[in-house]
Amino acid sequence: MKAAITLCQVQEAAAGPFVFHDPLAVGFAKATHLGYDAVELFLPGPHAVSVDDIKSLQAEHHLDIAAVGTGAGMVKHGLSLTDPDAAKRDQAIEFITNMIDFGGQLGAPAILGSMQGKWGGDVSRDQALGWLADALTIFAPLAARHDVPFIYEPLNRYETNLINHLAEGARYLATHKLDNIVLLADLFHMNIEESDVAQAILDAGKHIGHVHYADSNRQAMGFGHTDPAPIISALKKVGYTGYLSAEVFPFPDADQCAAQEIKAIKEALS
Ligand code: LER
Ligand code: MN
Repeated sequence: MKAAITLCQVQEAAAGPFVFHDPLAVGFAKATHLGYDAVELFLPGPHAVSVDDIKSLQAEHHLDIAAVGTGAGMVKHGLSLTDPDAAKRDQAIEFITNMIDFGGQLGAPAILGSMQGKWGGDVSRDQALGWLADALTIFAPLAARHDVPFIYEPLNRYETNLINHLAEGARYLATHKLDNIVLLADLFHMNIEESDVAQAILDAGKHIGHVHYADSNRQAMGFGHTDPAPIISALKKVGYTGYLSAEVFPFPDADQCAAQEIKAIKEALS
């Protein structure tokens, strides 16, 4: 497994669970200095920074891009794949399609988190899950063209009412025959929803393609009450070799958070 840290450039997400909000060059330099293998990018959109600019930062700082988030589509533009308005759903698909192409050129998969939206009002649960499956059916082959998967993230109940558990996510992928879609195991969401986080990882097995490595309070691992040992053991058992990515609140400040998280990751993997 490898270590990644989040770099956020989205003003509307300044209070979100992302570690460095500095200019990208500063975030890249800090990530390398601390010993991370990669950065996970949370950008305002697919055209906010050029692929070439990211590639030169990567070359200078010897970092991979672990993944690119799509949440700006929701927090900046209010777009979701399950919006009752068909035009808004189309815009959401276009935004994510462009993020897949942006990330893909960097060898990085895109993540669907908050842009999955919610069901309610005029939109039934079945309708919303149907629209979500339609969108994932579009995204999977687009990602495959770049030789990367597309990452779907079950979220806790306060952020979505679509899919809150890894097992539900795995069943949903199987039911809709969604190949090249992997699940994101965000330990913060799982701490709220799963009765046993390690067992949920064992059960989801090969479907897990990315991990947001957060403690119970969404701070760096070690600052809350999660016991990482059974979780790491479960990830090893299922053969997970991807990233443990620091999508956590920058408390008590970004530098101390980043230092604690890499220390926790190195200890867990030693
Ligand atoms: C995104 O990765 C995530 O975990 C969400 O909680 C953001 O809304
Ligand atoms: Mn997450």
